Amino acid sequence: MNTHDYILREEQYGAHNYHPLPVVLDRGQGPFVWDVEGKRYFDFLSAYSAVNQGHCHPQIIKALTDQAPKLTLTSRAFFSSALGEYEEYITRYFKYDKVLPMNSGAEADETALKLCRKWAYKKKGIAENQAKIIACDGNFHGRTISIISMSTDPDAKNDYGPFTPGYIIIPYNDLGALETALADPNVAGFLVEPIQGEAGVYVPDEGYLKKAWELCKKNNVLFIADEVQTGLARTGKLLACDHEDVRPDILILGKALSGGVMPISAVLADNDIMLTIKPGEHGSTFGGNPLASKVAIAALEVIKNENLAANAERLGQIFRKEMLSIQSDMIELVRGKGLLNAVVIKPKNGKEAWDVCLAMKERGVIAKPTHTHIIRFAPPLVITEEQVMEAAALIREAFSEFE
Ligand code: IF1
Repeated sequence: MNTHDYILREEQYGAHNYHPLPVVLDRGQGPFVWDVEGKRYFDFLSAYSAVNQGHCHPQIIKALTDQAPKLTLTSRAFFSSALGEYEEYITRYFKYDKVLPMNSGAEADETALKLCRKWAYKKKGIAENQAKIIACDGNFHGRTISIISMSTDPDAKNDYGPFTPGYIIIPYNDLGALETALADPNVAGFLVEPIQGEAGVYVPDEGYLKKAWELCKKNNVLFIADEVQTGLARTGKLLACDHEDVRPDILILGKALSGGVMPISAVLADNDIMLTIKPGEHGSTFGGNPLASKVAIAALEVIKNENLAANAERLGQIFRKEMLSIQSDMIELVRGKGLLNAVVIKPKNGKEAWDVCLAMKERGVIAKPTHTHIIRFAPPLVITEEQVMEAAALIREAFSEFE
């Protein structure tokens, strides 16, 4: 079978809810992936930042293969020898009292929404069913019905109604709008991505998160950070909120919490918030399973041991400088933080971001456009300076094709 055959098979038997780049991956190691024809690529998507530690990191894979033959799943009907170890590890790592383990990012976001509402009724004293949560225009928090109910992206939302009520949508990076929305006494939480990923790696003004956090404090509203994509060293700090010394009341993690090995997500909060949810009031069959517990510990260890945050910060500066030096009138803007970057594309002779991604693919760098005119560049954080320079040269060549 060749690339074409694999693609046809997926098209025939799989739902058509994606439009992938025409490359069929078969193997990965560190910042590289190989297709079924054996061609090597720099992975500049990293599964949307889920493989920050690089593909098939030996230490994370070892945690998986050590635990897999021993015990994989108990459900939460029983205790396990691995879960407590993980809970202690992750809460100390991020300095919160408690963790609530889930699987996908969307589930963790749902958990945060439920936790916020529970807190609203049990602690803040909001009247039954009146709690509201503020979210931002252009947000991406996942695909469940309650989450897309706060989406402003028609692709994510159209024809999926009726929607869950209880949201106030305000513009991102707009403190005035936040202040106005917070005046409503039924507001319980403000859910925000420290950098909007899907919106196109939209970095808010310096000070936005800090000021937003202060406004939340002033109004007794929970500051809830979705760090599913921005967290875990991606932006040059362990958390993107760390850039502004903001400590979220509720912290949502996912993706790289497993180094891309399996779906592992988590919600962290202190006791006064987390303990408002009582036994039986929330959960998941797989959340916090022994396999995930061991994998997540290893994934977090790798982030610290290999100084991935510092690497992302340093190489991010180099990467953006390289992109800015490319002489192409298709490049309108380069932005990002750490190794979460975007290049905004100005179409030329009918050629768009998609065509640039195809040209890069031919040269051995894979990335994906978002919103037709933005290319996201987010390699695994284990990439070296030499590899960044090699990939940047290939990207430069791809752009030169359109001159
Ligand atoms: C897809 C986007 C990225 C997320 C944040 C929660 C979730 C995500 C900030 C949900 C998920 C994904 C999902 C993936 C594509 C991807 C994505 F382009 F769609 F927006 F990364 F930018 N919070 N992001 O970014 O996590 O339930 O998927 O584990 O194909 O939907 P999940």
